[in-house]
Amino acid sequence: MKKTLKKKTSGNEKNQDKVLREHLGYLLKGGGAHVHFEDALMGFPKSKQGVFAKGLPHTGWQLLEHVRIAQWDILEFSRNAKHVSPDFPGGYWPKTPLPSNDAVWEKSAKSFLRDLEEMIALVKNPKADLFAKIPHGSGQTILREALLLADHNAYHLGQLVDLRRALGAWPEE
Ligand code: NI
Repeated sequence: MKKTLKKKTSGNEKNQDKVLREHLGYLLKGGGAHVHFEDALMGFPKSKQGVFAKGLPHTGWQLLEHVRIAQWDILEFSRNAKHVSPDFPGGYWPKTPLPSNDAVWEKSAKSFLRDLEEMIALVKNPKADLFAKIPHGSGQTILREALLLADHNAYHLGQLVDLRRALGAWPEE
């Protein structure tokens, strides 16, 4: 009898763990409440990638590089004890508001989307303890890093969409 009860509890916990991981994956992908990052990056006109819109602080290139670097930092911090973070804040932004050539936007966007998939794979991996303190951190957990990343990405995704609207480069439906 006792054994059965114990089994039931652990089965329930296992299910909760699975549900939490699925919800985190969904949140990181962009949830269901707004456009996904991929939509905002694709079709960003080449001629406007380094252009400021009136009243807005960043170009598309600055926003893309910023989210790519920050996400890479969060991902590597979460899984790699040897990771060294860039200098804050300068290391989290590109050197220039303008991409240096035609190919870098595409490269940066692909790298961003790949790292996002990696983070989703990490939180969905049942072997990665979401609640354990990251050994090389100062109290952070993978859960906290995943939530931080989703929050940071969503904030800058909103800026990117506003920027595209202000530049007349957002496909209105
Ligand atoms: Ni930021």
